[in-house]
Amino acid sequence: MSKAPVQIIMGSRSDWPAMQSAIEPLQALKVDYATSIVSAHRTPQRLYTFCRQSESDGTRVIIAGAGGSAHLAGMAAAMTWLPVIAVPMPSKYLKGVDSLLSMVQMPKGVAVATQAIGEAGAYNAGLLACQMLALSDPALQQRLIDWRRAQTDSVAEDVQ
Ligand code: RP5
Repeated sequence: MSKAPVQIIMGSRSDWPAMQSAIEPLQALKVDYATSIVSAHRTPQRLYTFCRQSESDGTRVIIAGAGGSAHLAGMAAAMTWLPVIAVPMPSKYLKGVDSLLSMVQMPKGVAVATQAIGEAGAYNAGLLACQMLALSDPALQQRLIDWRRAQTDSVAEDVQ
């Protein structure tokens, strides 16, 4: 696993088309990130090792995308004190509602920040990670303020 303040993990390579939206705000705001495939069910030992390493290598935020039973974010949150942002992946049969309910219904005492299903959720996960890091990074905070102003300015009043 490469060192970076934002670690983006996902349960399968098939999650990447949706999860790649998470990197857009990170790139726009110049925040370093790393991506890897870590599955709660198929590679549990890799998840354990990832959580142990994350606590000692400078990781500040974990973004976890998974679909279906979607235990990845919750299990990561169970194994590390680092903040975990969950992104429910659209699933084949239940369209990601299964992923959403699984990720959002955490037991009291183990928190994850669950986003919307799919690309918008992945994008906002990247953005939220930037906002978390901006709490202790004044330069990033200013880039975030500028970025938000530009977004507001880009919304036209006219319909046509
Ligand atoms: C989950 O199962 C993954 O996160 C993915 O969303 C889903 C399907 O995975 P694949 O069968 O495509 O590898 O664990």
